[in-house]
Amino acid sequence: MSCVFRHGETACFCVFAEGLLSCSSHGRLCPSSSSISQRNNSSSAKLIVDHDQTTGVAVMHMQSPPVNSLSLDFLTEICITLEKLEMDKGCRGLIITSNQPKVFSAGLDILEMYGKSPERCGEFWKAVQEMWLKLYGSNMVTIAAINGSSPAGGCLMSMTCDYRIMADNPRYSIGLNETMLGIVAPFWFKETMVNTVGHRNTEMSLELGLLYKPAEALKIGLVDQLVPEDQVLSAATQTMTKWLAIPEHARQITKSMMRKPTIDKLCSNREADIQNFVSFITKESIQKSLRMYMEMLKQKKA
Ligand code: CO8
Repeated sequence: MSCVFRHGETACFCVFAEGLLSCSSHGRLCPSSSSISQRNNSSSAKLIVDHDQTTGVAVMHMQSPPVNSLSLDFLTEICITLEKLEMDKGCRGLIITSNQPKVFSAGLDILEMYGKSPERCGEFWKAVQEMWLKLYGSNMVTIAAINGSSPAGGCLMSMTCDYRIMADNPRYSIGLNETMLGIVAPFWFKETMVNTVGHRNTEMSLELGLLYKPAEALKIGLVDQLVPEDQVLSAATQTMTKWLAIPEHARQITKSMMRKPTIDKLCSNREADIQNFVSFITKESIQKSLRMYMEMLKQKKA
């Protein structure tokens, strides 16, 4: 597992050992038990982190081909990176973006939910929870620079951020489309959306599995700003400057006040939520739905 950290002009390559996911139960983190060692090979890196020490802003570029789908490995890598940034006092803001063309993230890796053992499904779901807890509970200012489509888990990831800027390209879409796969968005996906776009919009979105074009997403408040595609990152950087000018302690406490009830709810139900997921996803009827959805994706491509 590896990621590339770039500090200012100097790039350094770090590899983290496994073992984070048992460490913390939510975003504000206990010290990491993972070890860090130096490595000069970045060829398998799925994440590039550009950390500008002068501004205190890190940009996390996802580059897990072809579509940044969130596999167990990728989720673990993201969690380890988030933990490292969260603990770094020199990092106050995080921008999340994609290095893959046309896609921010295709959401959870469907192959992690198809034909896998209950144990493996449980491990996967724990990693999904962990990523959400780390992002939703982050003390950093977080901005999603959505430079491509962002369905399901990709939309969830965006919604955990404090602010969302999307490329104004009608070929892209964003939303929680779980029902289209024959699956049900868990309560904390639902609550993240309610906290973002309100109850009525969430109800419609989730029941119909809606994927919104950027202009529609802006209209319901699923994203905060649209900009031309080549300006997504620069707009995120500009917005970050404004957010970082707010007195930090007051902003952090306010964020926590807004999000804590939802975070606490998952924290006190983690094991039950894992069990729910495992028993749901391993059902024969759900496995069939996932298989049909994957076939549909392939046909669409053909
Ligand atoms: N997982 C795994 N593989 C994927 C995924 C995915 N989520 N999305 C796409 N792929 C694969 C495709 O099958 C294809 O594979 P191959 O090259 O072998 O044929 C490859 O990635 C490229 O895909 P496309 O050709 O479709 O790429 P495009 O650039 O044309 O389109 C999109 C990109 C728009 C992202 C498109 O791929 C897409 O719509 N993907 C599906 C997105 C989706 O529906 N994700 C839902 C995942 S489920 C989830 O996140 C929440 C689940 C909550 C579970 C709760 C249970 C209780």
